[in-house]
Amino acid sequence: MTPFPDLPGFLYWPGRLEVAAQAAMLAEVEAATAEAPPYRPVTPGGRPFSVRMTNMGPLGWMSDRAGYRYQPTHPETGRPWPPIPASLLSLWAELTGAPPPDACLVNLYDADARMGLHQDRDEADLTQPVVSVSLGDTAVFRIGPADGGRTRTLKLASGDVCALTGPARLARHGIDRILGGSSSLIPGGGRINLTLRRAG
Ligand SMILES: O=C(O)CCC(=O)C(=O)O
Ligand SMILES: [Mn+2]
Repeated sequence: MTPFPDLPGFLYWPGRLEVAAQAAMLAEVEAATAEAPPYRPVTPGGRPFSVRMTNMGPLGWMSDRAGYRYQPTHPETGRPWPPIPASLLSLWAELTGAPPPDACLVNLYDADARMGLHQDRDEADLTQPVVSVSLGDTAVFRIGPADGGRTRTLKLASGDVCALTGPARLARHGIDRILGGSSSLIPGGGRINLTLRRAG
């Protein structure tokens, strides 16, 4: 569905993953994070993110003093990122019909974490979609047009999927806050966001 008629191309599938599929995806992400441990990136200006991150796929998004970029290896272990699970590749194919993603950023939010308004624009081809899966605690997601118009919020709950496509591909978006304790999916609480992209 298109929740905001003035943001065509911002697509939202509430409850796209049922609870069993969420639990299976969480187990796959946990296997990946055991291999590629989440770390806390810093902005190019040196400020730590409140979100911890890791990646799956041939390329992983990262940020440090040298800037934002995609790279094929984990910055701390030096090893390649683990593969993107098949469940996520088929979800992308079903929802977008686009050629497969080569990057899946894993964002881990505790109850105090947030993400400032930004655009996803580090990818080679900015006409390819971005697909985002939410697991665990509900997030207050903020989105507005690329050119700086009004922003508005949408609650993203566990199992919800959304996408930035077409005219919304460069929409500004971020996470205002996490509603701690709103889901029991992740032991100990928190939220995991999986952002699939074609980076290269
Ligand atoms: O956590 C989210 O839902 C958004 C993540 C995001 O926008 C990003 O990683 O670029
Ligand atoms: Mn983003």
